Amino acid sequence: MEPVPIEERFPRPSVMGVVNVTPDSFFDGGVNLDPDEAAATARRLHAEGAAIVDVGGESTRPGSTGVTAEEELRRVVPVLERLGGEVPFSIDTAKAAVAERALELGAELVNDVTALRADPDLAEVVAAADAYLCLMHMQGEPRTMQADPRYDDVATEVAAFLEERLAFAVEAGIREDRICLDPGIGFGKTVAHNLELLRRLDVLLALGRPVLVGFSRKSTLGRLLGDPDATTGTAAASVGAALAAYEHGATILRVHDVRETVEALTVASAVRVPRGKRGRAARRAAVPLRHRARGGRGGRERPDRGRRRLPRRGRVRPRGVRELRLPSAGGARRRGRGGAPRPVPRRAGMCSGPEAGRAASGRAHRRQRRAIATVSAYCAATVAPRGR
Ligand code: HH2
Repeated sequence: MEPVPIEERFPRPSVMGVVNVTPDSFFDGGVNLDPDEAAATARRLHAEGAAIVDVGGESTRPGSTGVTAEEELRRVVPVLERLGGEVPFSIDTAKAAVAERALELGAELVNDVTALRADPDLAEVVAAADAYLCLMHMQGEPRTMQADPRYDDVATEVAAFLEERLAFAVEAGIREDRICLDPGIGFGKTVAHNLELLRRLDVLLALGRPVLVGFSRKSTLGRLLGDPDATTGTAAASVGAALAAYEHGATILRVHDVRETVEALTVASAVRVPRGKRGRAARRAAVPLRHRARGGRGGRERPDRGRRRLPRRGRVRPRGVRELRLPSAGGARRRGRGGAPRPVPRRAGMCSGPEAGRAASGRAHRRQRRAIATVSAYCAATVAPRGR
């Protein structure tokens, strides 16, 4: 039977659970090395509401050097053989040989973090199987990608890359309606880059394809929580990131903590259901994600279909760091804390009249300088080369 378009197979929001059959994955390395354990994890994630489980046999953590196709096959095939027909799964690989075997064993989607750049035969394998495909952005390669990632404008550069890879995939015979796109959180990006990509996900959505986001457990989350050396983030922070991605338009959320994410998304998507005639249909369709994943009555909210045109450079908003709101000296002079106009309070020894204004302005400027110093220190910390 011909597969339906990817937006019908994975209505927004859908959850992709992660099972790494590796000794060295950044979060769950070594946990699922036994095929029975790995298959049990996959079954659990599916039962918790994952629409699909992404099985990987090679870590792409910063600094990793990769494994051979033989080793990858040795790791994943026994797991996939145990899942056949029971749990929907995707294969996280950049290798044609691994993808081909996984597709024979029932994989629905090929998740290629290199966006068809690593193996010249992969596009043909995906096209021949009429499989779903995720094209992800990565700057550099895992071994060195976090050394010093730089962009003039991260959102437009990532979108331009994905637009080019999408055209390449379609040219190679893969149907466009089988493809989703991924900004590649943590793949050659600083904390500020990762945040800006989520904030400006609309630039990627303008390509007209569903967007997958994998922020789960990545070090950016731990760093945002105050540990500049973090290599992972907490479950709660991962759920927060998944919700933020969903609110910014993501369709598929790739996560390690499926139950928590599904519960949070179920509530967030119920809140978003609009009122009115269309709202009634949408509310009827808004069954819990957990039931949907088991093939229950499914919502068919269509992803935002936009024009495939990138915004002109001139219209691009400034980069994340510059978007941080700093206290404005003028604003502080004019307003009290609550925003309402407030006279400058008089204290003993304080000047009044125009001097009072100048004193308030001086305080506001000092506050602004302190805020700038804090932001600069934060930025310096976030370009550290470790983690994703
Ligand atoms: N992240 C990882 C692996 N594959 N695929 C997509 N499409 N998007 C992602 O963000 C993504 C991905 C890294 O996470 P994980 O698989 O848990 O770690 P490792 O590569 O160390 O096995």
